Amino acid sequence: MPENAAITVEPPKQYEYKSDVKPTWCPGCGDFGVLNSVYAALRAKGYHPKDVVSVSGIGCSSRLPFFVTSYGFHGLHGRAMPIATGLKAANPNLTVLAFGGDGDAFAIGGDHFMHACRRNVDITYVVMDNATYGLTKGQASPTSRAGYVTKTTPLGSAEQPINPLALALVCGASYVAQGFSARPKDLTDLIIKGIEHRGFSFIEAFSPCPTFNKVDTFTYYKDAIVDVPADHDPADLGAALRLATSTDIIPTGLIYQRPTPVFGAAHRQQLATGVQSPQEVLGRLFKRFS
Ligand SMILES: Cc1ncc(C[n+]2csc(CCOP(=O)(O)OP(=O)(O)O)c2C)c(N)n1
Ligand code: SF4
Repeated sequence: MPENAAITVEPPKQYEYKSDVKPTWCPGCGDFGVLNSVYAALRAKGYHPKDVVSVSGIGCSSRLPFFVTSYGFHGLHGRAMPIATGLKAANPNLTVLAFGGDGDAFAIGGDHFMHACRRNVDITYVVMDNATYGLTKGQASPTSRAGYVTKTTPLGSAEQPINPLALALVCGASYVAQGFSARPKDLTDLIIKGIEHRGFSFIEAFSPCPTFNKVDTFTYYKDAIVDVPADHDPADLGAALRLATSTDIIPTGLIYQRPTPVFGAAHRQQLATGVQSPQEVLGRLFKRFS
């Protein structure tokens, strides 16, 4: 190389996470905003797409993995958590992202959600909450407000909605945040922080369904949500619960975060101490039947 030749430094590789599959969501669906925040979060982290897996259940929102260039698993209704847990346990080097709707997460998938929270599996779960079952044409979901009128609840839903933030907190989730699809920058930041958090990260994202839900609309959320108060301490579980259950405000931002040993760490420690090696356990089992 001539002495005075310019040295060119290759810029770090930027990956494109937008896949060739075009979203089939209705025009104006809140899920578009969430998808854009997912792209932005992945671009910010710069992961190679081969190191990322996007997992989902069934629903309009659960189609999201089709639109992301990464490994993907479009699973069964309500079963995003077991699949994501298995993937992370089998290959802890993967960045595992899970997506779905409020029906997928809190109705049929409610029990799996609880156990993902308490196990502290190192996955990031973004729930696109439109307070309805969009894919099956707008029935009431576990987060629909009382009085929600649909074809199957013509007199209005007689049930009270669950509180996803409070549910996650009491089940032991170590990262709990709430965002809004029409606030993409804030939502992106919450997803990035969730990915960086070691353990289970739950992000409740308001994502209106303009086709079926005429009450929990973009306008409603724009007027109703407020930023988490500046003096809120996200390490304080009591304060997080008070915020989550407040009847005065609908907070968006980081509600709770605490460092907690991740799923798998305790098992690996057991194996390392030799107390519970798989060979010993199997050996004892086989002896019983010999
Ligand atoms: C085992 C099973 N039960 C029921 C259904 C029907 N089903 C498909 S999607 C869905 C609910 C979708 O609502 P949600 O998860 O909130 O997602 P959205 O479509 O609103 O994004 C239901 C009940 C199914 N596919 N599989
Ligand atoms: S039905 Fe609702 S949730 Fe489904 S794509 Fe259309 S607007 Fe989105």
